[in-house]
Amino acid sequence: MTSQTCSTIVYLLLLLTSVAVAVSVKADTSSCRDLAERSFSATPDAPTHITATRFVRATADLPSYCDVMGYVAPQVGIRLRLPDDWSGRFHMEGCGTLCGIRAIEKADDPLSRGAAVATTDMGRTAPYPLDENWNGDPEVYPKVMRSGEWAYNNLEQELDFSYRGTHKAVVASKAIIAAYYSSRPERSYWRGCSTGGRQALLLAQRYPWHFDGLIAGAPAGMVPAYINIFWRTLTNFDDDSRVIFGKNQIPLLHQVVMGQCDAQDGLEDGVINNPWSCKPDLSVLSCKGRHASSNCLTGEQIASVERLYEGARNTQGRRLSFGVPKGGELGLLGYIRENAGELGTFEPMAQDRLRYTWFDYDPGPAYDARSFDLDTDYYRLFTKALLQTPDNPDLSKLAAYGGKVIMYQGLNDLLNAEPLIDYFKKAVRVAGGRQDADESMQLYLIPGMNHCRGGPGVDTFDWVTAITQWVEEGRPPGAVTGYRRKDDVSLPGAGSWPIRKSVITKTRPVYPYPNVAQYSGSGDPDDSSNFSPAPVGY
Ligand SMILES: [Ca+2]
Repeated sequence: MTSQTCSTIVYLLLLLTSVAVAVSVKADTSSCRDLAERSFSATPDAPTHITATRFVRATADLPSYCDVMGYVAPQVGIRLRLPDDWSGRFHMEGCGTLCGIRAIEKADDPLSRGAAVATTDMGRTAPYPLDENWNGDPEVYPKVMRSGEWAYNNLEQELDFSYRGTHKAVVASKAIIAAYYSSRPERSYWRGCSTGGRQALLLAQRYPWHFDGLIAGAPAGMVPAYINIFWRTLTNFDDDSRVIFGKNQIPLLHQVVMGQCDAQDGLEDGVINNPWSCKPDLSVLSCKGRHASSNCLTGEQIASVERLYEGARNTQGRRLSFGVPKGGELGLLGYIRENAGELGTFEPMAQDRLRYTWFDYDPGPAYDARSFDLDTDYYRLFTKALLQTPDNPDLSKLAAYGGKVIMYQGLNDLLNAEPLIDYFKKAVRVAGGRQDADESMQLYLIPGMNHCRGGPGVDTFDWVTAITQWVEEGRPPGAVTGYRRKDDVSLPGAGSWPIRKSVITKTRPVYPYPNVAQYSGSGDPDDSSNFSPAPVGY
């Protein structure tokens, strides 16, 4: 072959390639079926296998799409939905708690707007059967996601759960998308809350080239040993492991705190704008006689409540974890399981963290969290647990790649927003100050919102549009409108945006840190136009 012939062939090949890129494949039933036959086993660092595909016809809310199940060898599960009429955007959805599921339906709203969507089980394959709709039963999700036996002496899978599995799933998903549409995504976005927020920050820190925009809600694991999740239970036990401050007393405590602090922000609305300025006088709850009742608290119970607000301290007085935020008391309903005087039960996830995921050598199923010693055991949690921790404040690589990250957290969140605020402040310092940091990172604090959603405040936001406009149009996210849904409305879902007035009861803005929404003093308090930014006290 002459060099000229060779050049001609290369030229023709290049021409064919460019034609393939320019003309995206019109995806349909047959291309979806064909995708299952294609090999992705040579994908670098992510040997991928598609186990099944199926074509799903359009509904009122969702476009027609190709549903894809697969895994990155040996065991990182992935799932994608690839719409026929593709916007060119890739959206990946984060997981929750200890994951183990592929809840792709959480990405219905970006799918309904034309994005190719994906999610991963973070490398632990759920021990439950898939039903005929290919979804795990949402009723089973919490049970699967909170169990930790899979991690018993299983460092490989813990590495995947920490960060490696998510990275591999991103690589695999992009490879599948590129093959299916004959075109790589023009823009890539990540959205997640809790464990999904932890995934977001770890991606921003370790793989800053994967996503143009990331949404990091209430990231789990900001502190290597976030012992709140079991310490709250332990500190509320007496010497006989009986619950001191009972579940049936939580509403009373909340009512007293709100009575003293709700109006401090100028509006009695069940939301405390600035939990740090709320210093309730709990003595008004003291029982007059010797016995507790549902209307009062004993001295021992008040002391326990004060410890819950304060967070864990060791015997030297060093603070080891963060406490319950003022106004967030009702979140304790999920932790304090029994009435005063009864034997408490641990939330299985809290106990499993200690048995299987946090110590370097898993103590296993016989370990009892009541044996945890704040003075000695706390310091044993900084090696393996550190793998999961998204606390590197250097986001300069993300900025260099032009990436953006929106962080947010509710101020009623029992995970406590303080570690995220501390992280954001550090990241701003590393970036060289707020002006430079504003190019690539933003933090929103949401008064009255619980962990990721719920609570008396607004809890529904179109973060996807906010990050998309920031990335694609260069419009930094300033005030973002929050919505409170009617009780029977589940949002966001397919076709949620723009939101319909008929499904909401309230709008209120959120602002970049340090500001939260302050009521102007007149006008409808359920209307976001009657609020302006005011700094929070942390
Ligand atoms: Ca208020």
